[in-house]
Amino acid sequence: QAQTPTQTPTGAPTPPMTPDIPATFAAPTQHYDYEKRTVMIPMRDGVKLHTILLVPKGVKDAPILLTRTPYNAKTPSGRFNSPYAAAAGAQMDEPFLADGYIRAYQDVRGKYGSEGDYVLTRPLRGPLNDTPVDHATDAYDTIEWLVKNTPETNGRVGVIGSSYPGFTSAMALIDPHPALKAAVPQSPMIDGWMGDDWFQNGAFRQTMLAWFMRQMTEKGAGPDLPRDALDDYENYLRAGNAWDFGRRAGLDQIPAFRKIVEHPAYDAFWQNQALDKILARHPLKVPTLWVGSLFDQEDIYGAVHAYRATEAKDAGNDMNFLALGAWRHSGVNYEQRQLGAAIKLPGDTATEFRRKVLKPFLDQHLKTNGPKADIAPVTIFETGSMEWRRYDRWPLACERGCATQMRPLYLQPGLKLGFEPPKGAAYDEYVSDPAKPVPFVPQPVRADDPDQWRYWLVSDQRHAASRPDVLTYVSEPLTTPLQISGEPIVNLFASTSGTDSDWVVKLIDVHPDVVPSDLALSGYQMPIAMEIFRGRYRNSFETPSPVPAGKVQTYRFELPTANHVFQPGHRIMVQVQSSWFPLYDRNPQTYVENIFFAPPAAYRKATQRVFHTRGAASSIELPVVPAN
Ligand code: PG9
Repeated sequence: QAQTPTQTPTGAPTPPMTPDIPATFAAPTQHYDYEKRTVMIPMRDGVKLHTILLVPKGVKDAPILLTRTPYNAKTPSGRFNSPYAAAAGAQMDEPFLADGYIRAYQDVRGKYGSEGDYVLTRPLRGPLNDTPVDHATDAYDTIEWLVKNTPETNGRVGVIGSSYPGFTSAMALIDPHPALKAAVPQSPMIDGWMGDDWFQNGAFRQTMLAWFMRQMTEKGAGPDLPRDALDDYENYLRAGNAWDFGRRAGLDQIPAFRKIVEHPAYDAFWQNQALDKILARHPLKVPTLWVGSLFDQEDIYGAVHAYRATEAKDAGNDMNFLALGAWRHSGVNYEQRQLGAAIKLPGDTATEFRRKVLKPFLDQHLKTNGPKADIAPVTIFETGSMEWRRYDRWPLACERGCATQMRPLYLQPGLKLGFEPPKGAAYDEYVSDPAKPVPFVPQPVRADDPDQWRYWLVSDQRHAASRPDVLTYVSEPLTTPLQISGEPIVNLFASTSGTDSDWVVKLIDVHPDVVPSDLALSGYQMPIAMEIFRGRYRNSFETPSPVPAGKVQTYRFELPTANHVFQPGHRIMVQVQSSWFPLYDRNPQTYVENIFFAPPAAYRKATQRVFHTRGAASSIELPVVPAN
């Protein structure tokens, strides 16, 4: 017997075969405390950029906070499908949306909902970009449109974002729109060759190829890299060189990969994109808070170097600010209570930072008559003592221009470390075998384990210390605290039996044999600052040259910024090795023109010698300052 349908209040009965996906679906939002506006904002070349605004209902005279992203504007503007603005925005947006800020998220040109061509970290108009548009003009045109077409705004705009969006935030500072009143580039990609994302001192960070796959094989989100083995150590080793690894996944079709491969040295392609150097040539017009992470596994270079490059222009020390937390990459925007097993923070220091520093900074500059914020020129977390510190400048000790000079910590015979110049045996040696490179984390190297990647910069280095191809120097236990505040400088005197070579140097805090209050830290070798240097660039980053086999060479390079107290009872350790795999592509140890194409026969074992003798006294110059 046929059922008589009950009529719904919406009208006539719905025939059974009515398609169940309506042509349009409009969510009822009358009860929402905000309005979500989706707009296509025209740029000067006619291209329209997809932009989503969260506008709290009833606001007037409201500041706008803008993020320009290649990662889909829909994600941060729809964290929860919620009637509450504070829940709809990204985690970091909560206090801003709750306080009546208008939040704008925009897809950069060519990605997700935006029109136009995507060019990886599109360079500024000039020698590398012959179009009329770049991220500086796109930010300008967007701000122009926003202040003219958002009736609720007070006409004051801030830019914010981390990593790639940190880069777009920094780009907005070049010939900025007059309505741009504050910028917060977080972990910004500033120089892709020197230390952010692609290379570090010329060594190619090949694990970033997974990002190429996800980002540049499709306009939206691309797939993961195809993998044979679960362990990426195996996958990269089997492929040989980084070009062949990329090609196997089809990445040779991606122009950005070809451009990188075609420019392995620090030539005009990289120099003309180095944003710290570009910003140094422009006037400082917009109050800027550079935010970085002390344990940033992707962009550890950008914030500190951009701050450094622009600081000289800040005559009143009230325009250019630096903040560094003990966080992972982009950790500032999430909860950060603990980094791996090693660092237990005194609470959620990222949320605390957003509440006590970030919000007051933006309120001051973006609100109408915003209250003056009590923010130090430099806010930095101190590891070892686990305290936030406020300083007028950064670094506190350096090679030139600081009140405090660097103090060399020498490698000593017997695998010791000490502040006295060394006496005795001249060198230590190991054999570096490209067939068995030193892993950067204990195997398996798993791309499907985000925490392995996020926290590897604080991972226990005992797995490396025990290898025969890693030299491990260690001090006596300290009797008083030793504080370093700045960038340690490596001064390595070393030879190789090959004609090219990588040098990885790690500064490590060795915890006491037993830490009764936290057994997991017993004997833990906690990295404080680590870096790689590709030997062919020892005389010039632009023009590489073969290393003369068996001849002592000087390798001088900075480690990333550290603000750390080595506590009494702890020991200082320095490790030296010649591979860091598969994070960095292997140096074949035989000089070839372009390591991306190194043939199998070029990969040869080499005997590496590290010297600690008069005239060749290897050291790490430490930015030692009196302990707080
Ligand atoms: N580190 C990522 C990135 C920045 C810039 C270019 C390419 C990648 C990121 O997290 O956005």
